[in-house]
Amino acid sequence: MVSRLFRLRVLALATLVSFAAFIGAACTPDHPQSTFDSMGPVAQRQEDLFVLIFIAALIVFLIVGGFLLFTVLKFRNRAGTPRQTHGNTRLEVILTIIPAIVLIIVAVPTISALFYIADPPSGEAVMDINVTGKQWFWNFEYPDAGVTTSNELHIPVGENIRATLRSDDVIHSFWIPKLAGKVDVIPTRANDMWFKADEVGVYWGQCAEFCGIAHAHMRFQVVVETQADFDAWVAKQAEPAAEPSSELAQRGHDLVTARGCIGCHTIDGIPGAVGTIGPNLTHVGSRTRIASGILERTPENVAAWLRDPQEAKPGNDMPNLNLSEDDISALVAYLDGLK
Ligand code: HEC
Ligand SMILES: [Cu+2]
Repeated sequence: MVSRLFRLRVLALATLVSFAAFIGAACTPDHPQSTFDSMGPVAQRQEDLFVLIFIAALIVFLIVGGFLLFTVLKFRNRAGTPRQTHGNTRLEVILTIIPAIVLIIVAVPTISALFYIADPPSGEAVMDINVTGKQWFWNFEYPDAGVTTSNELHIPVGENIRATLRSDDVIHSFWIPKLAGKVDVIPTRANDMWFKADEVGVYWGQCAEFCGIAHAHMRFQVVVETQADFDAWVAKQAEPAAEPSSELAQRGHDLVTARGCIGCHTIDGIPGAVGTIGPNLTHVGSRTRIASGILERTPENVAAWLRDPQEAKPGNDMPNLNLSEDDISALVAYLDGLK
């Protein structure tokens, strides 16, 4: 008969194994936000450091755990109380030296990595970007080009980027897992970070500090492109909003002012459209996603957003404006033309 204890042990083991498998699944490198697939030197340095410390910790764990297990089994109470021992100078010296060596192995690369990620390599070109965290989306300003956009960060491949991080409201945290670790975005002060992308592609980022109800929906995309594509993008972003190209879009254009969208949104070229409560819409039609990354920018999704912004992203700061279906179609046509 299988004992109750045996069954309990099997159950405990099964739980442990499935838990480990569950945790292990989080480390899959092809996940869009995996830190085990670094695509730039800053993230690579951080990943290397993680791996080193993990291995050091694993070795310590195996040795200590092994000794513990050995001692528990060998000296377990078979007959009477085992003999107590006190003081063993050789053992104590060894047990002081070994941790000191382990700490040096961990400390030297840690300190060197800290210096490395603090500033871009001196003597190399750096592009500055100002990042502003807002509840619950991101603004990106390119001070040299005089361009501001929201939620979609474009950078040229292979160029050092220095991001100056500020917050308009609460504490956020700026994180592009494949390019660089988290840095807090704090009201009343500016934090710096740098990163570089080695390959063209689209990388996901997200806010990594709980910042209110829509925190989990505060994502963004980093579009890494060739210098030529980046230059073309910047030139386009610097232009004012496109004129409406159809009668329907023209109606949408007029509604943007009539329905008060401009109080919260900036649209360069429309008088008075300087709102900063919501994302900059000047070139919203050139972006692939809306609502800080959570929805693809399809006409259906933009319409659904305008119908009820709270449905897609509960708690966000755009109210339901009770727009008619006619007005929604006109606005979708207009916004789609803002390339
Ligand atoms: C009270 C302020 C406010 C008003 C008025 C307002 N919006 Fe918004 N809007 C926001 C905020 C805030 C967001 C960002 C929501 C988020 O992602 O957290 C937003 C997001 C959007 C987006 C998604 C943009 C992107 O890049 O993610 C669109 C499109 C949009 N608004 C269109 C409109 C239109 C059209 C109107 C007028 C009919 C309008 N909004 C009126 C505050 C406002
Ligand atoms: Cu946030």
